[in-house]
Amino acid sequence: MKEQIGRRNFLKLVGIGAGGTAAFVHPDVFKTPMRSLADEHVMSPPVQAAEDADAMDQMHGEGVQAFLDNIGKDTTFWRPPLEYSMDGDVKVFEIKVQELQWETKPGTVYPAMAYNGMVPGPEIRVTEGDKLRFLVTNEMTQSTSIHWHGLLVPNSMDGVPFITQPPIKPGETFTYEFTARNTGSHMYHSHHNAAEQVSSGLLGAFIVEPLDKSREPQVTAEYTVILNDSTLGFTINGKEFPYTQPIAAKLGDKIRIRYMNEGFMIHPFHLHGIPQLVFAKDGYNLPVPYMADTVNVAPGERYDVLVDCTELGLWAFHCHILTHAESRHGMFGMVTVLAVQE
Ligand SMILES: [Cu+2]
Repeated sequence: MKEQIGRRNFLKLVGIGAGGTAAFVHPDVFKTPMRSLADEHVMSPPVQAAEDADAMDQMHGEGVQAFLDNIGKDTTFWRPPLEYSMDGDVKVFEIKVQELQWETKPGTVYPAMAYNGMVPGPEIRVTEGDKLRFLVTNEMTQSTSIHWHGLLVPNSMDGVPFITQPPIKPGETFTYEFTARNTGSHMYHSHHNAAEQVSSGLLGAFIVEPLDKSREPQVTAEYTVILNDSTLGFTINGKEFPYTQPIAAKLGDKIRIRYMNEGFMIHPFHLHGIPQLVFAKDGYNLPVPYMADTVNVAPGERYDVLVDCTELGLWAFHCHILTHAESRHGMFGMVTVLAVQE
């Protein structure tokens, strides 16, 4: 069902061309001189338009069915944490920076860049006070660096070539070392040729949990939603609808969502059915948390929200810049659902 509907048939669908239906003509039209213009279209039987509507609906339906059929099949969509080894009291992580082909959905493959073979890279999850070492090996054909976005680090570890370090050239390994000082939802990404490298996939979540867990909201589960756009299309965690995964919850669950925007555009994320309690921005708890049904996430920003799963059903969850989420061929890009079951 990939064929184009075509402009002429599209105009019919919206009731403008020959064969348009009466459904789009306000009754008052019949009382005005406009009547003669609208009249002949109104009288035409809407047979052709109905067929086009069916074709469009079928594409929309097939997309949703593909989403439902794919549930549970992408086991790393919610990224597993990056494993580490211990060197004394230091957690040592190895990151390989690679060029590869990345599939955002079956049949859609882009030349991409990745940390340890995945876009976004693996989630880095540590605890406040941890001593950390990152061995970053550049296996690409161009230089790179890693910036620890949102983290308090010594200046020499900030990851900006020619400001705080030389570029990591192809074949080289650079060692970053710092202590996790500030808690919350942060990110790591390239800071070299970044418009190309980050949008191509050199990005990931960097989460610092507080030492005192009682400072965290008590939740049933948590999910990291990483947004990206441009080079690899509109993606959530490197995939585009219908190949995103749902957030699965049970009635009464309280879930935490960490939004992170690594793209070039704003993405107002709208959850149907249940409001979101926004309690942190950029890893810092808000003095006054607030309720929202749409959370606008600008490039570089992170928001932490709580969702009290009080309403049963499949709730659409999507970017509300609709050109990032839905077309005549159905939903695509930045779309998933919150599934609340008994
Ligand atoms: Cu968007």
